[in-house]
Amino acid sequence: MRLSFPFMKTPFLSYIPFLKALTLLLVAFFASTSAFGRDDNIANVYARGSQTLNGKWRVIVDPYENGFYNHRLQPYDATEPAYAGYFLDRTVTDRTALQEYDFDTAQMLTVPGDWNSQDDKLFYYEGSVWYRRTFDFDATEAQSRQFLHFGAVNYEAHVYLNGRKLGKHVGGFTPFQFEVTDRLQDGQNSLVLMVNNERHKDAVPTLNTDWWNYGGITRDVLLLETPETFVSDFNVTLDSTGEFIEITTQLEGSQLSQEITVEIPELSLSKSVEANAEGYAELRLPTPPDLQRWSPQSPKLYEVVVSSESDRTEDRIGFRTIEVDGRNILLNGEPIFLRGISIHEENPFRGGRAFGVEDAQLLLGWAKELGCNFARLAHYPHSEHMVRVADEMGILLWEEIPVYWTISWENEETLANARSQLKTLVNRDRNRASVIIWSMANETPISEARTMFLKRLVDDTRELDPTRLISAAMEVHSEPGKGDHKIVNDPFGAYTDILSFNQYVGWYDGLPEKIDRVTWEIGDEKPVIISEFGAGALQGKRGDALTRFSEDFQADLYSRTVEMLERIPGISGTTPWVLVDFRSPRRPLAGVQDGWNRKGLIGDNGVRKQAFYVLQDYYEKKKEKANKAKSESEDAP
Ligand code: GCB
Repeated sequence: MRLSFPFMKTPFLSYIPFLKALTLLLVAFFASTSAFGRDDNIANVYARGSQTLNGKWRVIVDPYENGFYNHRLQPYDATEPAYAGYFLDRTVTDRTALQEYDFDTAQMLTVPGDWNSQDDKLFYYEGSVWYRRTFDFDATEAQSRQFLHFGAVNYEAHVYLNGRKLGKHVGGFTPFQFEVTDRLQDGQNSLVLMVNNERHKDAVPTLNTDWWNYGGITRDVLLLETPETFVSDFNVTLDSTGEFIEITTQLEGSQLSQEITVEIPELSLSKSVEANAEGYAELRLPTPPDLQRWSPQSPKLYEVVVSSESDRTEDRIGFRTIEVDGRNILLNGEPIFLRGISIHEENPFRGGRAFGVEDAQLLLGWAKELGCNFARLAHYPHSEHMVRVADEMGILLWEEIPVYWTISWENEETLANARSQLKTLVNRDRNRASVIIWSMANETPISEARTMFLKRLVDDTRELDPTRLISAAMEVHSEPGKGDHKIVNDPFGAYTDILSFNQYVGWYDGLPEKIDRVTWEIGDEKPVIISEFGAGALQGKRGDALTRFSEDFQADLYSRTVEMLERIPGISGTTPWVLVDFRSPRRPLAGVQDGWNRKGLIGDNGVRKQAFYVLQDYYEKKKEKANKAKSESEDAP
């Protein structure tokens, strides 16, 4: 038989643009990370009435993805073809029936929490795990609408409620939600997730990272409720002049033209406005003279209430300005030196991914003790609790997405994924005064495709949030034969507000004595942050200043580096690498690393190393100097 394709009469090449367009459309559709969930998350979930779904969940470890493809158990369903065949939550009652799994008798894991640190057998596991939890829902007591909220699931989640798929989410560190109003049953409900943490070349992050690939439902799971029409989003900021408080609000539901009222009771502020036909409203309030600005010294938060005729929600919000002026970063109009530290979201005492308020208090408490007014939340969005605790404690933040090392720069799906993670992060945290910097990427080798990719992220960020600063942890270069002269000239620096770079002179690049010799050439008149420097040290290991992995080596490197900082033109801060030792599969040296990156200033046992005190001392002096300069300028006539 001869097949004939009519279009074959046209030269194939002429179809290429059409095929490209089709591919892009398909990519855009499938890359949408929550294709079946909500596009934007409900703001401040913690102010909503909710039922926690944290706790013990039943799990089935499924390395061969049997649960997905076992069609014998779930007959093909034409209405949801893509989802046929998964581990249904059902109990076999007929003794003749064959079912080779049972959630009711399966092992349990705690949510939130990664699986790697809860079960030794899952320590290195990368694959699929099915989670199930049942919960009761009382329809007579409930408000009109219900939403499932997941703080984060690493990396891919397929979500099923009462046997029907709600959707899929991709990206391990950002929240996602599904409306379940019509899917809940009065009485018992069953929520099933297939979670997969395999790494992929085209994913964000990509295959290779210097941190542990913790899998699981790693942050809070909540069942939220709202009225039929409700305030789904709001943004409250001090404008760049500091003269106005600017507010935007968004309603969702069928009664969109409602009066919106915003109140800040402590300032006796209240103003109402009609939302437009799309439910959107904008307000501008003159800043009252008694407004106390948020700052690390005085992290003042105000209760802000946003209400409509049908709903009321609230948040605790701080007001401050952040801008750059030449080589300076200005907080509330005054130059600030960012005494920072980089942090991975791990709790060394419990082991594994950190997630709760106490974890945040532990990590940021250590940063405070070190004398920090700033922290870099590396290398992915940390939990919302970290950011809220930073707001309370007065720690400025740098937040970033896992665009790390060698992402697939030319892949449209990868770009869509990175853009989606960034957008979700900005939306989640744009009411947090602590957040001053959005970082686009970490140590990405220079190429045109890379720069274009990152430029797209910058454009998105400036549109989503024009009030904060943009940076990226860039790389440093030297000309051949001139290794002592360091040049920061990444073309991406043209698009950022701050020039930040990671440098490891003395550890990956020579020995610590080299630090005393290096000279710096940093392009453009912008503020400079050294976003990483450091050395590995096993807590308790002694040696001399040349013994690798000894505390003495690390302390010496810190002493020399903080002196060097003072020689860098425009230096506005630093976030040394890193607060606490963290797990990394790239660090196998037995007896020293044992699967840990040892660059922490605090060991995995919680004990501070010598270098902790070197940095603490430096920060104390920087603080004294800044206070002195401030009081002198205040005394000036
Ligand atoms: C880096 C990376 C960081 C690593 C660190 C190291 O430059 O940004 O993720 O953990 O170096 O310890 O090598």
